[in-house]
Amino acid sequence: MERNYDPISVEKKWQKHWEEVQAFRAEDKSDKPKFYPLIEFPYPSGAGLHVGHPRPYTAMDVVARKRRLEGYNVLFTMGWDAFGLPTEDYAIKNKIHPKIVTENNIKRFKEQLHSLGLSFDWSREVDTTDPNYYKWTQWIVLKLFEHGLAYKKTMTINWCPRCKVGLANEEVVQGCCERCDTEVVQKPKEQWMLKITDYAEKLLEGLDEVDFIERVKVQQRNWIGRSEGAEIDFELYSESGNPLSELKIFTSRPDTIYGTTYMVISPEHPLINEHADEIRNLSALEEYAENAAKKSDFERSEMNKDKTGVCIEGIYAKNPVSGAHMPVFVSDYVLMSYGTGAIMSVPAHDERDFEFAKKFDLPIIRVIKNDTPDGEFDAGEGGVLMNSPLIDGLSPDEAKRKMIEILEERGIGRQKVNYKLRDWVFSRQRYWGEPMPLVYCDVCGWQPVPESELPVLLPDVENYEPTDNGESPLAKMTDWINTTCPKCGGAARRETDTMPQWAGSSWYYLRYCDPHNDKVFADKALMDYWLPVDWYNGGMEHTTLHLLYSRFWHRFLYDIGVVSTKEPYMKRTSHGLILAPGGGKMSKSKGNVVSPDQYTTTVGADALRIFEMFIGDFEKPNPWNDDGVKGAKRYLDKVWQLQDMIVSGEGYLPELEGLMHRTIKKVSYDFENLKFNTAIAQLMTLLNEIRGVGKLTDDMLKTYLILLNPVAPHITEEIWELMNYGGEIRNQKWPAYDEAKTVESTFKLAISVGGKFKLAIELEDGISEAEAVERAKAEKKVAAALEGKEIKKIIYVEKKMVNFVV
Ligand code: ANZ
Ligand code: ZN
Repeated sequence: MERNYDPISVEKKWQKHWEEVQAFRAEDKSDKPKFYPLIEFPYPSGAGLHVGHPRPYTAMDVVARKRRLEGYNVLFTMGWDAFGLPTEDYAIKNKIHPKIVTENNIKRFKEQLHSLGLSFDWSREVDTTDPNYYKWTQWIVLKLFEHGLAYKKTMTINWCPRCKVGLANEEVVQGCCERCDTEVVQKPKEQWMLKITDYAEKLLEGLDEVDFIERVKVQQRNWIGRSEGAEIDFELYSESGNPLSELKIFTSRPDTIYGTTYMVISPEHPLINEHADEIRNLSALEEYAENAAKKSDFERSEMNKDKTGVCIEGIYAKNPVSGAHMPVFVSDYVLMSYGTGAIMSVPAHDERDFEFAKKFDLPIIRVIKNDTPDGEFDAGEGGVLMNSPLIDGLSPDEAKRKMIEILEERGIGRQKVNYKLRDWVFSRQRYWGEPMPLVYCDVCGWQPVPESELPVLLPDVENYEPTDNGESPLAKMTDWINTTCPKCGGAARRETDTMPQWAGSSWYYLRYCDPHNDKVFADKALMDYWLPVDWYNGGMEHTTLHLLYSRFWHRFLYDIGVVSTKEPYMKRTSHGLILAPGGGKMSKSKGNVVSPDQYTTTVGADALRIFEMFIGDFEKPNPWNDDGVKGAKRYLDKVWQLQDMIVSGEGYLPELEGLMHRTIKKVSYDFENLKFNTAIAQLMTLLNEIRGVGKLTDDMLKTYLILLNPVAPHITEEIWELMNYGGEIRNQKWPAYDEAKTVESTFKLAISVGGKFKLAIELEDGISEAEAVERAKAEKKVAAALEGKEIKKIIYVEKKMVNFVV
């Protein structure tokens, strides 16, 4: 061996070289098939990378490098999702412009990524805070506005009193702010909204066209929450029997209508005001509504075990099918934001209604006959209808269809589909985000800024603190705010809200196709060439946020003819988190964050990459462990030593030929199927076998190095050069295997003792007689039969049987 393995100098050398020759540049014109892998670009925080980041990055880098070796034109790149609150908070605390904070953070992240040897095409780097980028984010929002998909609305929003910011439902976890864990309160606020609900059906349908892992599809489907049922018009009457108005309800179970024993409306329901004159206990209802307003939807639904409510005195409702009269309640378990904000209560077959009826001593009428004993709750999913004259004897499914027919015929109800999905709150009253490209004119209302005036630049302000009433710091900048109306030329005011963090990341994969274009957000022909993204790996925590949002934007851009595919991502996979050593989430507050730097500067990036991929099942969380990285380094030391074991000869040594072919096959498959750990295990097995034999040919070493190259790119490149194999390993061809040679051939050996058959065992072809006999003797049954006896003779028929004569 010419010299010892020094990972640090080897890695520096190759990283510098790759940068100089732009080794991983994606070609916009190519005869090669294209491959577009994508990883979620990071938010460049002040803390730098932790060892969790390289896991998905290395995984997709492995696939990208393998595909290049297989002859693909690969677009693999990186960027920065750099707007956001942590940067702004840091800027406020340290009185540094968020732009400077962002620049510094990006610089740090970039150095760290470089030191990991990831094969990005850095010429395509994007930064969401760059005006040349957010110009197009604003452009897309203008298009959404033009198509009626952006609107302003006063609504109660989830408000984090600590961050002073409104939160999307997706950002509220167990009733608390996802970021700071402060309890979220409800606050009325004018907000820009994006009508993602218009796309609920398309987003559902699109899932059938893509190859996403099942748990991602399930989560998105549940989040969209399609529910088929009926809207039914009940009738409200005053106490004296005067008809008042309709009470529309949504139910997913119109088949249970005969089991309705009372009605519930949400405490915010407008009918309360409408019929204030008839209602005798108005103040009790108002008080109840006030208390309900303090609770989040989550507390009111998911956490609401002890049901509360107030009966509305002075009105009653009539069942339009059975004619029964029923009381009407308000209760906070009915949400104004779902369906019609009112329900028919069927306590026999709806658990929430059951709890409520028990508490308020209301009648419970079963309408589905099955094995559940009387008095016990029954979800009413099996069995047949009873106590329901028009639909008795039908199954719930048949009864649903029949009841909807009846309702529609009589004009008292209709089939209806509801979605859990809510519109997307698309504004923040904060500084460090894209300005909304809209102005308000007293005469013309909200007007889009003309495209020619984009980008609307984020102006410099003196301080970035949001105002206490929750307005953006931009609201203090009168010079910037005052402008003219693009429609009538009169005085107008700029929107001071900025976009939420999810804006820039909703389309970055499009910009990667053509990152420097200043005419359009990306050239159509280039997008047609590169899209869709072939494989997108990212965190499960983004399933109902970024992944859904970007699918929505993409589908909208498809509908207006800007992109040619309905879906942005063909395949979606997800990695498990790297946990802190010993388990538990890595977090700054717990002080257990492990930085990759301590490895890239000691044992090297290749060892780190090996361990990141070897740590365990890629899709499961795995705790970090220092010794593992050291073990990876020892493995690479042994790979280095292969240089000393070369013997002359072509092809693979016969005794290792099968294993070589099996290894090529397994590694090729595993790298494409998230089984990075077992691919590496196979490479380790092959290494041990080679060391056992004590020698290998150049062809074997070449194959070994190419297979290992995607995971450990530096050391394999270096050995390739030291061995004078010619060119660079990154330009070689991925090895092929011969299927016939991968078959591990074995034979069955029948074992008898004293002529009596004991058992048959499976042995590998080519095993020697001596070894076969030893293996036979080692079998428990055989050993027991031979116990205390003297072996007189051994009859061995090759590949067939052995008989111990005793
Ligand atoms: C009668 C009934 C009988 C119901 C039964 C369920 C079971 P999904 O499937 O999630 O769409 N509901 C309707 N609007 C509501 C609101 N604003 N707040 C709280 N609950 C509401 O749920 C639909 C069911 O949730 C509806 O069907 C209604 O209760 C309730 F055996 O009506 B059901
Ligand atoms: Zn105007």
